[in-house]
Amino acid sequence: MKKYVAPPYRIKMVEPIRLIPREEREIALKNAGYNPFQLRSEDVYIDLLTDSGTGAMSQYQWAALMTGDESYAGSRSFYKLEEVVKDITGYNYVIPAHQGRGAEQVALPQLVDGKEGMHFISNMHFDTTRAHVEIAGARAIDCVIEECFDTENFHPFKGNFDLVLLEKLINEKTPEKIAGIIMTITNNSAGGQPVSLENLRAVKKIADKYNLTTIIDGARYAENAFFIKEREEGYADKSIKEIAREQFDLADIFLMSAKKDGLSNIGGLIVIKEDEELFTKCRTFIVPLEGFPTYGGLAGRDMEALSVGLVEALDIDYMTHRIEQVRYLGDKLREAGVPIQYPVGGHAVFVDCKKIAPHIPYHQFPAQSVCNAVYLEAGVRPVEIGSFLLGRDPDTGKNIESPMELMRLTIPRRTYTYAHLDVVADACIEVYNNREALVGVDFDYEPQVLRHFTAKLKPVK
Ligand code: P61
Repeated sequence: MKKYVAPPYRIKMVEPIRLIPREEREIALKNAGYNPFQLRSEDVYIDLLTDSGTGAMSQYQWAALMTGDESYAGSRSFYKLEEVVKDITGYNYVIPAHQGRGAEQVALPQLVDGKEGMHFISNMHFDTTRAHVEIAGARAIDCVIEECFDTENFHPFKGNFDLVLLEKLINEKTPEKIAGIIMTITNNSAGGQPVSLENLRAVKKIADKYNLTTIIDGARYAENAFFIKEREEGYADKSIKEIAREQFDLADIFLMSAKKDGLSNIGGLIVIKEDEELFTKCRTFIVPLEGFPTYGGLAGRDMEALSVGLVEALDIDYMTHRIEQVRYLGDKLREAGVPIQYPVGGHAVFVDCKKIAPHIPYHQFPAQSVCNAVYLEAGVRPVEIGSFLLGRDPDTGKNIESPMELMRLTIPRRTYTYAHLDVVADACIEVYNNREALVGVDFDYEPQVLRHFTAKLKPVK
């Protein structure tokens, strides 16, 4: 039987976009210091910088906005959100935050607890998580499976932990010096790659053996659950919600940037299974850092939209289309010979720029150069996930060489059509066909923390 996979929605409101002429794009990119983060969005035609807070809300979310209770304390909208989050996670304690990093800045220092020489181990820390680990005085260690770095070959769960390495690291650093194990689902930095339940279970077993806390960094936990449904034996007939619950059962804490699988433009969550003491500490520190514990930096209306979005993201029709759309772009690029992280992950297509521009060394940021070329080609704004984003070693100050140099084409949820993705594919293919002409970039200005957001670059002569 033929499968029909058109979007499970139709468009009721439009936001005009336009492609400015090539000469104007050249000026815009130069003024932006060859850093797409510094472009004005009006100079961008198709914006694939991020899927974070950039999606379209449903009519039900917009309607819910109008019912927001803006009380400073005890907002009705908070209690609604709390109920939804408890129902999805099965956890006891819910604290809202303004976004993912707001949740991180409150929760991670509590786990470090002022101790010296602490570490977090993750399959892969995303950059804000790494930054907050370091700000809390700890160090972030990644321990993903080797297969993740081989972009060409299929592996169903490229986000998995390397279990042997995990246990080795715990013993090497000693369990007392591990502040927690962070399960990033899906694994953003490696391509939105999923982690299997089998792997999460094994991580939990190791954590229990050494009495360690497990934390889910679950910005895209529902996308992860979808891949488990699709690829892991025994889960085909389970709902995304049921699988998500199995994921949550394996952790003690859930930190969420709700701007992704919360289908909202803003929002974050700290959710704690049963540790009342940790909850009390987080509730204490949320006040000076984010806001009163029943709003945590969100307006009442934001909490309303999030309560609805969290439920919509678990819908199978929504999620099937979401993943299909990302795959569609990936397939087009692969067919044209453009090297990508394969299989395609949940939220983006990651193009392997080490293969496209082997003539550009890591400290001249090959993927950044490809991103800039794609912008010049068709006004498409991708983002670099490579050595530019990774930054410097906090101890030595040296540029860290990223194991992968990736250009991320991040697909906002329910926002672009297949026709937009065709333009993106054509632009990338054109840049790929002219790849010898690409040149590296170097710093004009480099900020101290999360440098890729505000750095200014210049092409290397
Ligand atoms: C993204 F260019 N992600 O992927 P916040 N955990 C995880 C994330 O993916 C994440 C956060 C925590 C973004 C936004 C972003 O250099 C960048 O709500 C797995 O963004 O605070 C965010 O959540 C933090 C884009 C972040 C970047 C940093 O596009």
